[in-house]
Amino acid sequence: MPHTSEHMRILVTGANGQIGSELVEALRQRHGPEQVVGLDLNPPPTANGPSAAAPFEVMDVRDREALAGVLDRHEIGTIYHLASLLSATGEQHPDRAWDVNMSGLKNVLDLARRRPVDTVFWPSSIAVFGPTTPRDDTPQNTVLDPTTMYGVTKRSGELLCRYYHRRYDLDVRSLRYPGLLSYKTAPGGGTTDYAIDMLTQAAAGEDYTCFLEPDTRLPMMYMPDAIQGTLALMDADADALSVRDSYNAGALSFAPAELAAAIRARVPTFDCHYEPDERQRIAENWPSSVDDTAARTDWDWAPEYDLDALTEDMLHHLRENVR
Ligand code: NAD
Ligand code: AKB
Repeated sequence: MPHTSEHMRILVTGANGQIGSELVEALRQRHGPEQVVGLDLNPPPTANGPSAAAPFEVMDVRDREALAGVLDRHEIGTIYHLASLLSATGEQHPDRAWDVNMSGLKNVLDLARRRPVDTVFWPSSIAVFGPTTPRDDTPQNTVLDPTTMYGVTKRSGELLCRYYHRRYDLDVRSLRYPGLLSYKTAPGGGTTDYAIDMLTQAAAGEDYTCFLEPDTRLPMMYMPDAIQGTLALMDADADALSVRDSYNAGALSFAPAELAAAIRARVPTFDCHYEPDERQRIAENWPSSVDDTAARTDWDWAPEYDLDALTEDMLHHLRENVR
């Protein structure tokens, strides 16, 4: 177990994002709202209930001095550093992607090792893989040749995390998330976002035009599994963790046509058309599935949702959102 002292608080950067919004909620349920500090470029959407008065910092993770102030002021002991630009946005703004993704991480790691921060979580991505990586059942240790600026920052970040662990004994933990599906907060500029868009259109009774080819199979995961997996990795005994760059974590693997078929089984009128754009080039250089034996062995990674369960649950909740 990470050994953060009882009174030390948790910081989540990128707290308003697709993952951050749900991770903050899960952590506040576990530890109490006042123990979890959110941080993002913008204020959070208006919160109700116990989270309404919970601590939140509006700032840029590239501002090292301001970040140092946040760590001191709130007595932060654990950091979940999620703030980042994703793959599609990163290809539109490669300089900004490098700056936000790398300066943000370097700031977090440097400040964490000098202050009483016990543990840092930082997510990597399947974007670290590339065209010469084996596409099916991609091994934990294999060729890493990312083609996007996003993937370059994720692989560089993995190496930086491992370096800080070896050199400074900083307890940094990381998962290579696949495409994440969720219905609470809209996704933020990724290539795998087509799957959420398709389900959202279907729930609204609309057809969908997909920006990937029908047979482009990618690894995916439902958000409840991603949150549970993240917390399980952070709960694990440090000595059990054999991977200090980033763990492969598989769950589902499907192509747009397979998701469309799962939707059509529940919404017979739904139709999907295909007009691939520049995101096709990104997706076709990523794996179709990953080998996550190390995660399953080291910290009992065990996702629950398959394609049918995910489709059913997503459509149910998205229809509620439409009403
Ligand atoms: P998102 O785009 O939904 O959210 C990112 C948040 O970071 C946004 O709220 C944004 O305002 C904030 N942010 C951006 N730049 C910032 C800055 N300079 N300072 C402070 N905040 C800033 O992203 P997400 O999907 O929640 O992803 C979170 C993390 O997980 C990222 O590191 C991403 O690479 C990783 N990841 C996500 C997925 C996925 O499918 N969602 C898959 C693999 C990895
Ligand atoms: C993206 O598509 O950029 C993300 C990811 C897989 O990292 N969802």
